[in-house]
Amino acid sequence: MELKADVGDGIDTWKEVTLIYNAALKQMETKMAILNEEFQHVHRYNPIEHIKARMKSPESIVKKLKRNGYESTIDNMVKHVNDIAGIRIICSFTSDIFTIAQMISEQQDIKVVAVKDYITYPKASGYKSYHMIVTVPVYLSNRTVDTKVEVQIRTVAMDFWASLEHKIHYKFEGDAPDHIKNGLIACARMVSDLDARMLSLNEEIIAISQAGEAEKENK
Ligand code: 0O2
Repeated sequence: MELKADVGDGIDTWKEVTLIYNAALKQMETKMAILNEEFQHVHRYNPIEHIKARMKSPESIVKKLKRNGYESTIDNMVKHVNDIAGIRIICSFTSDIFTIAQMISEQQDIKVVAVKDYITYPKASGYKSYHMIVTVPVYLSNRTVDTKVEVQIRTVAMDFWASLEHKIHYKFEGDAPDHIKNGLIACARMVSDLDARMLSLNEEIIAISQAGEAEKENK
């Protein structure tokens, strides 16, 4: 891998990139853990099932820069690659996705740079996920660097589907046979149906428990 050093938003070397984006990921993970605990305290349930955080590999960064016609420089990485740091938040129900997105956008030090709502508008392939590009401040000894993090929020079922689709996409280099593409579209419909049914069941359970609690209070 060849990375030319030039000045990119005060981030000058690959070592600095690693340090700063790793710090941004840690910040986001901590923020999410705190929000989840607070949500548990107030609403008595966790909207977040689990979180995966990853740094994009240098090879994938260079590939992405090349694909988009940019030279492999630190400056170009910082400016044009939005997912050097990525966090994936997996939740149980579709409604949790929007709750989590709202909680993130209400954090005072987080700036939402872009949103792609593939939940309301799924891709033709069947892909569903809520994507946000945010910046989070990383406080160094002598400066603060607002650092981009890609946040993907999806349900367990959507994540299961996306993992298999991703594997198939790579296996066939983006050109899977039609019967496989159609199979995936059919599975995506089942995933949407499953998510809708699970949400409706959960809402029913909540309503029953709330009615039970109200009855107890009235006795
Ligand atoms: P990889 O190899 O997974 O990292 P941007 O990142 O904003 O410059 P893009 O593609 O316009 O580029 O953004 P988008 O649509 O928000 O997609 C960002 C990431 O979401 C992708 O990163 C994938 O990880 C994931 N993604 C998007 N579409 C699909 C899809 O149809 N199927 C699956 N399985 N994942 C998807 P990369 O860098 O494209 O790929």
